[in-house]
Amino acid sequence: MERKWWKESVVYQIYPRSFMDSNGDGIGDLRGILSKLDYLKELGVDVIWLSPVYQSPNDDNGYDISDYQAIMDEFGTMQDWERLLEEVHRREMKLIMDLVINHSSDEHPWFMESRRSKDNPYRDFYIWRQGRNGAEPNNWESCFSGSAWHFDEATGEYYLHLFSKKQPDFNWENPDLRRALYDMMTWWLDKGIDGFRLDVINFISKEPGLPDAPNREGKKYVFGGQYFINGPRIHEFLQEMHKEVFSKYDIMTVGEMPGVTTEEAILYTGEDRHELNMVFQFEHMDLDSGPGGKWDVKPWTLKDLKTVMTRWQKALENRGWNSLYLNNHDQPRMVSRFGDDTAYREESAKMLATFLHMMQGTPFIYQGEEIGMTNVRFSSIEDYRDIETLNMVREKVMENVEDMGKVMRAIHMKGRDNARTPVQWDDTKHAGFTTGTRWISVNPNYKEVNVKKALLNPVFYYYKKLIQLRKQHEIIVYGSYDLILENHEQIYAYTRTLGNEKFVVICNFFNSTPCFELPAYLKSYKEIELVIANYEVDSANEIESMVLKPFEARVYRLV
Ligand code: TEU
Ligand code: CA
Repeated sequence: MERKWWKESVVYQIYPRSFMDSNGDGIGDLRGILSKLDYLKELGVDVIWLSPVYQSPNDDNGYDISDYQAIMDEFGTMQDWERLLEEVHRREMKLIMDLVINHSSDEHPWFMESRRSKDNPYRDFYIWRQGRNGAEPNNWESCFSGSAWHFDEATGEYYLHLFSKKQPDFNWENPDLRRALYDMMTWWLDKGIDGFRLDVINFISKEPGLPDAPNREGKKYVFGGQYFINGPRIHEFLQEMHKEVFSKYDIMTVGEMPGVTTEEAILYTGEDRHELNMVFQFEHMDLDSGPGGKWDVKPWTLKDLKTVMTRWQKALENRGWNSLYLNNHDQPRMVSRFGDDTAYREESAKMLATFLHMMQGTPFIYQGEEIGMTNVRFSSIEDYRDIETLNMVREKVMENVEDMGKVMRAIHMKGRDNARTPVQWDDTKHAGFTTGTRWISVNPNYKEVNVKKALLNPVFYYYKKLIQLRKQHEIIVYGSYDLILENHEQIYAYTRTLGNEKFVVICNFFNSTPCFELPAYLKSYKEIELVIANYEVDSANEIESMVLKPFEARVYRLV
């Protein structure tokens, strides 16, 4: 397996709007990030992934770009950005940018031109179709509720938008569009960035003809994923992108891929494929979604988590590369979702971090995860900001859904704003995020949960130690993964093996005190060492049989 810097790195994701505000307008910005670089260096992360900072009307908080080569006014200037890159590099960290090239904003000049006339040179940069019987061209549903088509009066046609109507999809069949995007990507790489996170990049190739999706339940609109997820020309486009752009630089690329399978991921990340370095898969993020999708919440099970994570670890071993994440700006906070955000918040935050960081792949830490930030439970829908949530609520209200309490509970558990409340730096007003009026309310628990407190308490330093261990032990990066105790209902345990060395990773996922029994075939070790634990451990070399504390995590090195 080839050694690569991006395999040995830990990435920290910043959602700039909520990270740190430097000028008191209540919105995070680039200078705010600059003021926290030493904090990130102290944590020990190698790469910073910036969620979009390009010019945008912020219909989807920057994932709707109106100028790919300018900085969003609220975030600062291009000079601020260049200073940030310089300061990141001076601290021997790297910076990757979030690239949204499945769609642009409807305020991008290309779309403004495209909608002016059917014979406009930019018309085919986007996907326009005639209506059908006075309605949309097909029955696809948008990821943000409603139809995936919007009728445009000027030319009497519909345009496709898999997300909001202010996010028209690009027509990747058009080589001029692809060329224009590759030129823009090259422009950013020539400024010295170290790679890209590519937004819903496996949606860019659509099935010709854009056929209706099967609609057995006779719904008004249905998700048409089978006609644009991992579409017919996706590998051709990514190999062209690699040849035209990526191949010229020593960079890291990670593709966000809802609906990607392990088989597809081997094609996307195989070193001989010349496409991407790694992907964000979503199978572990859908374990608590019922048949009705994300808002149809159901309990996740440890058995399913073991099945999914083990499948991804084994499928990509020596054939591709995994990203490792439990949080990002679209997902609820892991300590509320998979741990305990009350009595055992710190212990479960550290247990989940151990579970993730000891696996094979590149770990991603999302802002606030390193201090155990939790979901928020705003009582009023007025406090929510995310277009995905607000569109869903509007749709439920229009459908006269009675039980709005159930809708609010689903938002509390799965809403994206859970990840978008301001980072809680300290216990002063607005948690030290801003001196102004924040764009979204701060989680009321900020006096308890904040960086200042965490710098006194171990969550931050536990993450710091996990990151250091990845540097000290090759086995954590390159060792092979094997699940053990696969049928245990409370303990997730696995080994990593490299040569004659083994790590045994033991995680109790519940508020319980199960007994861990080391499998017989692992007892033939000569030396044992406790590598990390989230509780004080009295008998450091006792691994054969032990009673675990609630959410206890331990990692042993056996030789
Ligand atoms: O998200 C893609 C995506 O699939 C989201 O719909 C995500 O799965 C969902 O929000 C989970 O609730 C990317 C970006 O990460 C997201 O922030 C953007 O809203 C979306 O694309 C459109 O750019
Ligand atoms: Ca600001």
